Amino acid sequence: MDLKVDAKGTIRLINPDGSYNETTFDWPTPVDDPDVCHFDVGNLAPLDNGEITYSLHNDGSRGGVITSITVSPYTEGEGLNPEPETAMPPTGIGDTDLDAELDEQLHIMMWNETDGDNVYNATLGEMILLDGKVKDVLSNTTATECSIMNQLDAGQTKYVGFKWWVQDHGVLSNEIMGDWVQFDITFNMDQLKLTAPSFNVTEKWHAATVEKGVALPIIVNVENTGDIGGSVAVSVAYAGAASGTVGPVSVTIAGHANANVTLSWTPTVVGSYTLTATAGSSSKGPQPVEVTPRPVSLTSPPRFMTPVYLWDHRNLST
Ligand SMILES: [Ca+2]
Ligand SMILES: [Ca+2]
Ligand SMILES: [Ca+2]
Ligand SMILES: [Ca+2]
Repeated sequence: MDLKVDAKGTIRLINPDGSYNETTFDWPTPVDDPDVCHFDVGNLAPLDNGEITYSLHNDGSRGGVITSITVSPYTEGEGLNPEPETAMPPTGIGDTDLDAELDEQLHIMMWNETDGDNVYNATLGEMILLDGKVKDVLSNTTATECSIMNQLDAGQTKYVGFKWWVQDHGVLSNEIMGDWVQFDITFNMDQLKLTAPSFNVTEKWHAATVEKGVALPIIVNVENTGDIGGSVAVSVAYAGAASGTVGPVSVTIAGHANANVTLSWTPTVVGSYTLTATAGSSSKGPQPVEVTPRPVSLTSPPRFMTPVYLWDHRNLST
């Protein structure tokens, strides 16, 4: 499967006076690992925030399904520990242990982005995959799986939205100075499972009687219940006073589609018959049919014999 993921977005670093510095980025698909995106933030301050749109592109020739998004165990570090962090007011006893605090103050949100605006829209059915502080929604020992089930046809692109922000905890936020958090996001695509062609046949035609010597259309409906199109041989067998088979005719039907197939049978013997339609290995029937004598129309007036009398004129003349 050829899933390529790129990421573009914005980072906003908030200044003490409330203004902010905004940086945009548009990272192409990583060459070495085209479905893994690395998330890495550090040196953040309260209210810093950012957003990322992950574009998921099926670069293969077969349909796929984004089945899950795997977030690796996160790693964290204290990074720099300047004096405001290690001697936080009001106690003067600061953050000096090895357990960084950014994971407790960094909020992340990820959702199935359907309209591409990178705004979570509940009314569009966009589904939240992660929402909470890193420490609460991810683990630093095991991976986190988000189920998504998003069909991605060959050549198609879909999106996953992502936002992050540092919550404001006032003066205690000094404890995140220099701290960093990292994790990898892996997008998992499986090949779309397609079922092979499978045919059902249904008698569409039904006539109680037909006439001897007259061609009879036999119409059957053949349905392909598989995902993939295919061809199938359709035939009708008849049993009765005379027996035989008409067809087969080959018909090609797309996946999840049906078609009417017409065959023609000319009964030659008067009697009662049953017809059985078959498409591939599926059959439907028997369907009874009565063959009646064909009426004979008279093409000339009836001829009547005229008696002929022979007279012996000799007798009459005596
Ligand atoms: Ca630190
Ligand atoms: Ca921590
Ligand atoms: Ca949206
Ligand atoms: Ca810290």
